[in-house]
Amino acid sequence: MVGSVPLRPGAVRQALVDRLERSLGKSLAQATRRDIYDALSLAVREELAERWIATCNRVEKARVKRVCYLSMEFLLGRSLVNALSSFDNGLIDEVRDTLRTLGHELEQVAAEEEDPGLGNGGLGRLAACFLDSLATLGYAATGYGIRYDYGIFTQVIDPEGAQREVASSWLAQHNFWERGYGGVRYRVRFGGRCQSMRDQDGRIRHEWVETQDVWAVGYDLLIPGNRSPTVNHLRLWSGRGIIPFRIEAFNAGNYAGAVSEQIDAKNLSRVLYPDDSTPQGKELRFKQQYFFVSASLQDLLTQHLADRRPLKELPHAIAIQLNDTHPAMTIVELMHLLVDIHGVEWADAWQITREVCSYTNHTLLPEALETWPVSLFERLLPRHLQIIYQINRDFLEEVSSRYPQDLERRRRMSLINEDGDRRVRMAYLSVIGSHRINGVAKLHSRLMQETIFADFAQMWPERFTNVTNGIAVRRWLKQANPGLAALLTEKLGSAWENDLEDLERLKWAVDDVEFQQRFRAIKLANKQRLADTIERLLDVRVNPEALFDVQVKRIHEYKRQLLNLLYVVVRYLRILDDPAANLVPRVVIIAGKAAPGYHMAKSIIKLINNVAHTINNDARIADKLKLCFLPDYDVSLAQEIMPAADLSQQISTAGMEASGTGNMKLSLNGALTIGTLDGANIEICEAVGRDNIFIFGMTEQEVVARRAQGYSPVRVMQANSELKRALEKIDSGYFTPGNISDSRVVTDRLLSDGEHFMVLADFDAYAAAQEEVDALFAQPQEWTRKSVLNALSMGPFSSDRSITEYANNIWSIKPVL
Ligand code: 26V
Repeated sequence: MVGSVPLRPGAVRQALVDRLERSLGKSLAQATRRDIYDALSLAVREELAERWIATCNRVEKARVKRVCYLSMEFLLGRSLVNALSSFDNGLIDEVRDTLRTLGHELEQVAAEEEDPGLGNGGLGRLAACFLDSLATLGYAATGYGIRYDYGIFTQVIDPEGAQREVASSWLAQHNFWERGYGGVRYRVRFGGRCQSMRDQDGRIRHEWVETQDVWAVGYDLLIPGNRSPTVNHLRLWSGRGIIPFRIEAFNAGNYAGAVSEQIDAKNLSRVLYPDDSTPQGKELRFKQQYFFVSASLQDLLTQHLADRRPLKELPHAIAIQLNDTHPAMTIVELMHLLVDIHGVEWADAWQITREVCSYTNHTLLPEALETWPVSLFERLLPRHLQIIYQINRDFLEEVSSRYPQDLERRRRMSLINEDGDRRVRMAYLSVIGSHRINGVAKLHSRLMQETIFADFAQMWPERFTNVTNGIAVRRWLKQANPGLAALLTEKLGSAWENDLEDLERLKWAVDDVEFQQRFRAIKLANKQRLADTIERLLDVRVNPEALFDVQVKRIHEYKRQLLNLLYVVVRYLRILDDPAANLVPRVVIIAGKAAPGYHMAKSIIKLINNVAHTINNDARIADKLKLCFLPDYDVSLAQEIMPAADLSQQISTAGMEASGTGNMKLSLNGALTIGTLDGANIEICEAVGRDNIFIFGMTEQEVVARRAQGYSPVRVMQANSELKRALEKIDSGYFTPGNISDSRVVTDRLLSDGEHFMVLADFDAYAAAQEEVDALFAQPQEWTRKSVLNALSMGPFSSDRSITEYANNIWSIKPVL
């Protein structure tokens, strides 16, 4: 058979026709947009596969240490443009031109791809940015996760303004970006019981027997590095029954029973759990965690042994990163595999485990800290419970010898919470089993050591560290904002793509009038595109010259979308008071999903939509104010919003947002930040300078002090007549004439004594900062100067910098290149 035409410069059209005809059986004349997408994807995938094989060979030969990033979530976004733009031969331009001659735009062809939403928010997107950086920097790295059939739900807004969740399968159409043919599979066991016996040497051996087993089948997604020969992979596990079909049951007329085992197994990877306000106690999620951890560890041990390396060398071959506590069972499963299956001594196994593993914490919110009932372990992972008890005994002995007679400390630090139903504390397990524990921004890492892990940080201060989050420059600038990317490359060459600090060299341009004009024109074109999207989605026309004020993130009380909304209502009432006043016109854009079980978050969405409906249909307001809630926020929509924003709202209650990464994406695209001193905002402020950011509100320490005093929102409201009027307007049902209680649940919460997120407490400061925003926006040249400065100062927030820190300080790995 003749080989296929490779996708190389000069041969794009032939390569396309070749895939269309020979793989899809279509002529160019018959080809739909979807066919073009399919053909192009096939051709691109072949290029990646070649580079992937070469990478595997290099890694094997060089015997470099590999990092395994274990995460329940990866929010990759679409693959086609990401892959095309990673080639350093200018191929993407020829593809764009060729598609045009065929009557197609690349962006529209690319939009044929379902955005695989295999994550909830920041934690999942961070994992994707990290995979991008690992490949770009030439590190040998494998991501491990779950191949959910259904990722995060599709958010639909019903006519009343409420969120409805619709199941969304990213696999409805054939997915060319994954390879999985059952070649890689491992047995994962559940249930059963433990028995112990002595072997010939008189050692006690533990056996786990009479288990119910499933297959974990691996599917690989290729992860290209930008302008790099490295292509890594993300291995996602899917559940399959060991006996897919019971013919005896079928023959006896029991049709459901014939396939029940297969269905149970497939359910393991059926659906992503939405980040819930009360995550505890979901048995299926517990099983998902063990399922993907066990398969991943079996996979990496199999490879290690296939390389003929002894197990005691594991810490030189592999680094495992735990993305939050979701894969915390890694620590127990690795002990189980080393001790029970491979016969390693307990003490040696423990040393190996701790040297291999490290753990990233992503939240201090107490309700998000995972614990699992001991009873669940007893029933589903009895051997693992024994191992946890043994780890805990050894650990508490260490505590006792360090702090004799301190029984209270032992109780506090135990892996088992003995209050109420006994539960295993997964965060403590992660800390005890790791050689490094990091937070995701300086403030968060400090608070982590002072609060939830204080006892542990006191015992092992050297294990705690910070790695501030970062973002993949490729997706968030090169692909999302091609206009700005082209301008930067024209001035600097393309080195910034893989070295964001290089943007510093352009700092002279902040005062250059011609550069400012071009920067502003690019922003305006991006805003025009988003305005078109807004009209398509909401049937609302917005003025692209207005200030685009953006808050996009999961809906949560701590992120304080309500602070934003209150100020929108204040502005609305001001315009009604004085329709002739000369105000800066604004388009306030909010997007984000609420956890289906988080009722307050859903009420917030509904109220936003109802306020939006009122304002946007009030002829007196015209272009002065628009409020737009964009449904179904995902990576693809984010790529449209980021480049079009003027203002970035990062207004969480200080101390509560671990880092934030949207703050970095927006600033990189030239938005100015209005924000609290929280998470990475603090470091962004240091990078751009205090004069180029709108900082307001209580510090973390002031939040703590105010709470201790006893916070009374009613008193705050009484002191500000505009705030009072806005709250009364909402409370009166003005925005929700059909149902007054839709508004009341929200106002009641805001005014409830000691309201935990202290929304009203920051209102005055917030409104004052917003007034400064207006004043600056009225001076376009000054605004643009600061906007340029923001974009050019984002060097430290590249995920390449984060990954370099992990590589040097936590994993001790070197690039393969
Ligand atoms: C919790 C749960 C509970 C059970 C159901 C599924 C689920 C999924 C996720 C979570 C916790 C998510 C924590 C998280 O996303 N943290 C965010 O991490 C970002 C990356 O470090 C950081 O920028 C954000 O500030 C932080 O909120």
